[in-house]
Amino acid sequence: MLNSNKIVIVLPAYNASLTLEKTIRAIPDLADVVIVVDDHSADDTFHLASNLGVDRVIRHERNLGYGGNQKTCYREALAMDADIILMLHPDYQYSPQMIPAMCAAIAYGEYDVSLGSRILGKGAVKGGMPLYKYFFNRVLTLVQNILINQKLSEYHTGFRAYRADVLRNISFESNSNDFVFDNELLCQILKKGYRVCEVSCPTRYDDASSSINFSRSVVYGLGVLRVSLSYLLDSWGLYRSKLFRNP
Ligand SMILES: Nc1nc2c(ncn2[C@@H]2O[C@H](COP(=O)(O)OP(=O)(O)O)[C@@H](O)[C@H]2O)c(=O)[nH]1
Ligand SMILES: [Mg+2]
Repeated sequence: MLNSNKIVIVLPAYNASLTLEKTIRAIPDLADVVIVVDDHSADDTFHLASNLGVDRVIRHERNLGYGGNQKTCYREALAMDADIILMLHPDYQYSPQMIPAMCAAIAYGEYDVSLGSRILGKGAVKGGMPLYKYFFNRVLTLVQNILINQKLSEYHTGFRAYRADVLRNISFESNSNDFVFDNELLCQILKKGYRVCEVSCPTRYDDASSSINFSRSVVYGLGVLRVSLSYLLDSWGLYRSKLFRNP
């Protein structure tokens, strides 16, 4: 609880057995509920999560992908009447210690969405972010800021907190099941004019952290460009993208 807000932390997990325990143990005690969704991992993520005292552990019958995993996460969190829903990756890449700062921005009414940014500050490459990822992150962010007229330091972080009502008011169920889900959701949020803040967050890429490979990063990058162009054309009234229609 924070300022009477029920806080639900969701971890979309896939082959996360090496880092799951460390991540969960580092979650500060303001979390009311912790949910792990295992996207049909090949390792023992599910049993590990079940033995860690997590409040709810769900295993997909088949692998749905990162976006599909988040859909289950948010559906469950909303069904539990969360006030704030925070997504944390189970690969210990983002610091769970920053969760209170991110939730406070929402719990005390100033913002609707809070992003943990690896790019604000100078730690990303020092923390081990591969140089090509850093480069693409900066270029895609520049292009997106121009196309959708925003001023964010990055659109690609997987450390995010949402006021639950934001997720109730966006039709995220029809978004992609792949990595571009995150980008679609953030653009939908910006389109609706929600207040978004960024909190600087350390990042760690060590051997145990999962990492999307180069070819999947390229597919993701092209998806991001498609979403940004849809945003722009929708703003100009030239193309009615279903991404930006209400539920
Ligand atoms: N559900 C699901 N999640 C995945 C898959 N591949 C990666 N992930 C998760 O997506 C998140 C981001 O991927 P990651 O490889 O860490 O990307 P990076 O941090 O940008 O290098 C991690 O928490 C992974 O566990 C997948 O095929 N399915
Ligand atoms: Mg990662």
